[in-house]
Amino acid sequence: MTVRSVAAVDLGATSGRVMIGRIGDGRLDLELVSRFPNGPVEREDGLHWDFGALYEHVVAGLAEAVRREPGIESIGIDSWAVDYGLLRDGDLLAEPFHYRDARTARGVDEVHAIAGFDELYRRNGLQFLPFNTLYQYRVDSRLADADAALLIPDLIAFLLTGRAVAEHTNASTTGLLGVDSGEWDAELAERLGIPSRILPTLVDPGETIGTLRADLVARIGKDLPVIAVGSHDTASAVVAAPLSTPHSAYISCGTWGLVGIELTEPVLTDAARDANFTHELGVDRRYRFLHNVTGLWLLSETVRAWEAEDGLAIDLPELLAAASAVTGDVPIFDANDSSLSAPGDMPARIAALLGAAAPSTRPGFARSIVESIAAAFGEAVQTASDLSGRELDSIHLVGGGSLNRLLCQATADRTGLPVLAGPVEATALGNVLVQARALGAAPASLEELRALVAATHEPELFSPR
Ligand code: LRH
Repeated sequence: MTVRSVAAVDLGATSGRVMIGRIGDGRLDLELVSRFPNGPVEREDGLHWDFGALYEHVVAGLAEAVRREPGIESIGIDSWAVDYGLLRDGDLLAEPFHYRDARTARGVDEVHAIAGFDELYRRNGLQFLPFNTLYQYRVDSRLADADAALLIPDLIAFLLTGRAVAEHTNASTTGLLGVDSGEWDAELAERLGIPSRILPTLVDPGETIGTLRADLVARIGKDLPVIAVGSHDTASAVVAAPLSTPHSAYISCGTWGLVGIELTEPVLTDAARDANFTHELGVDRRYRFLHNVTGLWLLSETVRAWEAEDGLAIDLPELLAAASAVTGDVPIFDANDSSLSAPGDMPARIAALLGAAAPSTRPGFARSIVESIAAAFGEAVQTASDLSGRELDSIHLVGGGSLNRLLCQATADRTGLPVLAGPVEATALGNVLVQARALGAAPASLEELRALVAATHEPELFSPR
């Protein structure tokens, strides 16, 4: 067997990257080609993504990847969920909105007046998040002019190939995909005033979306197929979470902490609905039965505010080391409190939740944040177990949060379960694995793919104390 290579585009809410993935001869590894910042940008009409800049970074990164590794055979794209661009005759109508934009509140009220949350949950199995795409569509006045709506990875794939499709795992985050059928719920869409013509043909991870447009072949340096992967970043991360038994939970931790288990059948109970547990589609039509916990967003926004106050950069590892050294109990707040979701003065908002108990030092404050995230993780792991009736004996914590040792240990301590941390780049690895499988360069089952991850990326164990 020889080593084969693919390019993975992985766009997160705070940064994006293009990577080369190499697989074969017992090897699975990544080479970082480019990393670029991402985040909300304030425009006259609200919070957006600087999509033009992102797209340019993606194309430049792919060109550099091909220059470094001419043997690259395909491209896969994943990103955060729910956000979209509208097309008319192939042109993007406007810059995509950011899911943290406040306009979605009106969408929630209007949608729920037509179809209540109970009915929505029966149909789409999704937890309530105020930015689920259906709420965004409802208040998007440009919808009437559009002939297609594409989620971010599908939009990039369209710009690269000219083919407009909706990849299944990410489509499941719109709220317009039937949880049982896996097909668009056109009836629900029309009832909500969302024209079903904008919902593109669905494709599964592993299908080829198309090949690069001629002008891009020239720019990127090679004629390459774009292969659909688990284009929802969390779906890709769960592919590469080295779960070895159904009794392992996962936490995909970056801006968000996505806490749950993998199921083959949905748990559409009233209790699951009331606990706000979601059924997002996974690769190979598994269900990602999970709950969104506000993750490192709390820490990164806090650090951002302190840096603005000081006019100086803060060294995060240094801050976390100081936070680890804090002795005694720190107060806990509800990491999922809705007051913490918009960008802004995070320390003030957290202090408002903590009241008089708020730690007065920065290390103490950072420790409170980490412990509060871990407490919310612990609660979600317990709820996943209760709702599914499955006993859990370990937690795989993957993504950027796996580098935060304080968080890994606190999660182990608060759950009483061993935490296996890593891989840090689970999302990009999942992206690479699904492409490689489509190319015949990786084994067929998710279990075998995960065994390969486990063999090549040994996790670090945090035992509960
Ligand atoms: C994580 C994520 C998460 C979604 C949120 C919008 O990056 O995709 O799964 O809920 O962003």
